[in-house]
Amino acid sequence: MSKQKTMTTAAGCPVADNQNSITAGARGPVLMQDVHLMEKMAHFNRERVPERVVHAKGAGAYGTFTVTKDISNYTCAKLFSKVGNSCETFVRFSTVAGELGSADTVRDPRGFAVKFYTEEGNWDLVGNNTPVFFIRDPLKFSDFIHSQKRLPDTGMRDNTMQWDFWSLSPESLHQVTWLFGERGIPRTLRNMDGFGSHTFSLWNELGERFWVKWHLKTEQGIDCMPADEAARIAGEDPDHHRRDLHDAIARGDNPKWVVKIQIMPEADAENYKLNPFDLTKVWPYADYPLIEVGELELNRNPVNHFAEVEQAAFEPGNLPPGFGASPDKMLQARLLSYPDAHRYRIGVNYAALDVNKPRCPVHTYHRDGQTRFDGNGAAEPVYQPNSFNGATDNFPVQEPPLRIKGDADRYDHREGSDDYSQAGDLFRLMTPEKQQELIDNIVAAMQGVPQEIQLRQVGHFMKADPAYGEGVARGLKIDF
Ligand code: HDE
Repeated sequence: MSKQKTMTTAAGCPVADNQNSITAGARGPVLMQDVHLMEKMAHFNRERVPERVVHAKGAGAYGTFTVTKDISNYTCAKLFSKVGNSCETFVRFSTVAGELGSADTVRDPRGFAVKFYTEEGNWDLVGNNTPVFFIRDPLKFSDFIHSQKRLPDTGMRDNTMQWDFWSLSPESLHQVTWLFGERGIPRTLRNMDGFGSHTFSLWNELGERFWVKWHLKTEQGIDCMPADEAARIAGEDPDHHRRDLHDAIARGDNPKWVVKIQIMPEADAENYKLNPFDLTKVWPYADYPLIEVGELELNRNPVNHFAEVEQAAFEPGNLPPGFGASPDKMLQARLLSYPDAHRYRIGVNYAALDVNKPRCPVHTYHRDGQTRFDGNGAAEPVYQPNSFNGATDNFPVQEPPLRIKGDADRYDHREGSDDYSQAGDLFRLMTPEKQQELIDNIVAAMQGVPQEIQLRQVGHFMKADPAYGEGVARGLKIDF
């Protein structure tokens, strides 16, 4: 039997009595000198950090990524330099709109954020379980999220707000069709795919750039939860998905995903039939087939939820050599937004927290700032260049130049965009039963929405596919 640990204060002073406050006499007032009581209350008041403004409810696990195909012709990333290479990873799954304590089994896209601790720095692939998104211009993001969250007067969520925004934003139709189809509620986090969603890039030592889409295909099989079952479980076990992931890993039933890419030569982007940087569009596999490149396995649960899952900080801008971003406007905005969110939520030195700390040497010239736990660079020079052997910018390769053309302007992101074909393609891919399930889910969600908005949205469904629009109109008893 190990020696019983003695409780202490935060300063390490042993505690003799953690049951009774110090009072003046048995019934007297509590004394200010009870510093143990004061410390406990003060820390308790400061336990919450701001929750994520989106993706607040989540579940995380560590894992391993193993390279299964040589793609060193596309990228100089050491991780992909040879088959069999591997690195540790941390994945956080999440819902989008719900708050920290909200239920898991709601209809919502799922965050699928993967941190690869590579030997050349962390690569973060911060995606969702759907290949597209509701909007294509970041200027609309806060408006979109506001419409998904709570009314300003009653503080309640509201279908009218949601459908008003979507019906006024036709670019959302593709993702709305994903969301209200069966994929909108995964049975577990293990039974869904993941996507980087955006177009990213890879580049090699020859200075060649390739556009790339990342896919994570579940090896557990896609399995979804019908709306009625999901509603019941949301009430019975709000942490259903978190519990399933934890228990699966605890019993050694490690979930796996095959990691695949679509590759587009840089020059194709100019003349491809659609804007390859438009986040509301997919690249048809017929044009750019999937190439398997690796396998992700989750195999270790966090030891402390707050320290590891709540403090996990993912950044689309964490791109080691050989990985790159793209002109996708939404990705561009995310490059700034994520580190900004982390600095606000968990402090300027968030990257040094254990769950975020790279598994390779870090030599920045960032100094000081709150909660600087990592030695603050000791006596290393604090400026660069310097004559005292400080770290220097001598890495031999860097991303090739990106050709830019056109004036700086606010271009209409809806001009000339086809918001209907791919939504219609997705509808036509479904079986009649799944089409009816999609329609039923939409009809249920549009109950009570003003008819002007219903009509506007049904008009979009009609343009995607007449059967889609007529099905929803019939369900809403609209004489179309
Ligand atoms: Fe996010 N997003 N996002 N997002 N997002 C955040 O970062 C943002 C978008 C995604 O498990 C925030 O730490 C902007 C697309 C995931 O910790 C914030 C835009 C995709 C997670 C933020 C988008 C995502 C976030 C909230 C429009 C899929 C959780 C707190 C330009 C490709 C990661 C935070 C985790 C979290 C900003 C749109 C996925 C506010 C500005 C598109 C998985 O920074």
